Amino acid sequence: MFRFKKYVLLFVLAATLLAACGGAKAPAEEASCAPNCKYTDMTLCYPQLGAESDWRTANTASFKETAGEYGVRLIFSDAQQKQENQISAMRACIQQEVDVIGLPPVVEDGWDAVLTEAKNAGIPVIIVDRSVSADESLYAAHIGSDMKLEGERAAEEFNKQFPNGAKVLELSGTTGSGAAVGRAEGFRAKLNPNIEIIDSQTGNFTRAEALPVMQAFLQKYKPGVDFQGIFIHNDDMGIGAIEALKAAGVQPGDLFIVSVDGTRGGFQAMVDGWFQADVECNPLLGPQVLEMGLKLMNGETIEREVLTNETVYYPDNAADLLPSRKY
Ligand code: GZL
Repeated sequence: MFRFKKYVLLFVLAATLLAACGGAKAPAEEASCAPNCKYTDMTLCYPQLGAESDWRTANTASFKETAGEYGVRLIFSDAQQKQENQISAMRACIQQEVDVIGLPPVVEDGWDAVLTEAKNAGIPVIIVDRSVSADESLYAAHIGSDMKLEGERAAEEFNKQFPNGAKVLELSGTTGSGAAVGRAEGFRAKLNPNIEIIDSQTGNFTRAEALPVMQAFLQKYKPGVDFQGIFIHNDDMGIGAIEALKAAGVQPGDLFIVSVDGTRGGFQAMVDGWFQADVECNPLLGPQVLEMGLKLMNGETIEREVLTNETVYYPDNAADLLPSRKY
């Protein structure tokens, strides 16, 4: 009996050592063409989260156009803002033994299992745009905006506009998404204490869902009296909110509205006097992600965290800039 126990102990020890030093993992992440892989050798999986906004449409176009230009085989899917669809698409890509997965996660949580499956299959994952809460060891890198900074920038606009204080509403993005979480956190961290957020509701980053939310706000709060401003987490929800504001007789400029993204729709809302600032959030990440993917295929090291440089746009030059906007 003692001998049996000894062998069991040895087996467990060996298995533990193997797992700890990655023995349980698949072959190294370098592709077979390393170190001379070219873009035409790459199969990139991009399980896009949806088509909920102009920002997302531009993000999709960036990947499709770049892949087409570089000769990369792109496996694209649209998850219609459902995490389970993104996970299924990732698993299909793992089965197809793609070279790289770019994941634009709809929400922060719930990715550990599928990221572990990709890692064990030796397929590097680049987290694109929004962040994930999974351990960093489960993915190769993240590239996207500093969402907290975007929220802080929005707060600074309200602080400048209302030195003596104000009451504001918040129309937030998809619940649990890195974009909404970060923007809300940054907004609250930087907002002056004499500016009160009297209510916050999600519009899920879409025009259609923002409209009824704004209508409900207007049933509860008198514009200009109960609130003086609105922080809106993306331009699409802003455009939905404007429809409700117009129907309620609100005029451009009656309220101080700050949005995020900097899409053509947001620029037009600034030209029309509805938005007083639009915090940039750049969706055109295709070239950078493909470059990072090629480096991973060739076994090169890449930056683990790549944050896009962004700014704030204002109405004073929105009309001049609008024609040249890429999204
Ligand atoms: C932000 C991105 C957000 C945009 C929205 O990086 O994830 O999702 O702000 C989009 O327009 O729907």
